[in-house]
Amino acid sequence: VPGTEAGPARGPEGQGVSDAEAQKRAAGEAAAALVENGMVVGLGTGSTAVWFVKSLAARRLDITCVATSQRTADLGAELGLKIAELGQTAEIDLTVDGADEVGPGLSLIKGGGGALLREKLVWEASRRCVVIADADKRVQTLGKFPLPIEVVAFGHKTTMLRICDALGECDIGVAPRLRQKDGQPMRTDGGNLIYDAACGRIEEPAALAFALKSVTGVVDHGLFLDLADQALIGTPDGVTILE
Ligand code: ABF
Repeated sequence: VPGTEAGPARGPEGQGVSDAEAQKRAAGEAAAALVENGMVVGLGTGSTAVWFVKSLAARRLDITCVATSQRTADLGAELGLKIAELGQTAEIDLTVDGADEVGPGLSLIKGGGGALLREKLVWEASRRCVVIADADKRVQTLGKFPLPIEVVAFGHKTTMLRICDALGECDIGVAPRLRQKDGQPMRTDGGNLIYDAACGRIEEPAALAFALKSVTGVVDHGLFLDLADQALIGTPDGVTILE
């Protein structure tokens, strides 16, 4: 990864990358350097992933891409990348995507951008997954960022009540809030709804993940556990690699 062999990457004008956007750009560009001709590449969603997609497209490689959201697919196509549907390509060699929190063991909270289901489907179909983020995304314990939980629209209010029971079983006593957009319930690319649970601290992510997936009506959640192989974190001193 450029700039890490001989120490930190440098931002524009050779300066350290101090602000979040510059850190996102540095991480995205470092990840784009990992891609080789002939690869099938998963394209993430969010502002950090936009830096990755733009840097990757500029390399004009002979690759095929699978997007984790319609907006990423649109951006990739606009930039000249070949976009294929998930399942219509050979195995995905590498997926690069952002995150809302990067915790111990590369445990992640994702879904702030509303794309968690397609993201998780693409990640689980990938040989290798690299998460890119700015330094502020790193946390000692997951949970400060509200956990996105994707649910089917039918009977979602009763599903939310069952989610409350599942959260309670994990000693998390909060009621999730229905995500709104322009005054209406936000719909995901798949037509589902998202509830955000401000857990505060998630002491047992695996237990919570299991409890949530056991709730009828829950499609998936933003806990990405044992899925990231590496993280590229933009910092004031350049891009740090976490394995
Ligand atoms: C996406 O990246 C989402 O899962 C996550 O919410 C988002 C992070 O957004 P950003 O890169 O804009 O901070 O994959």
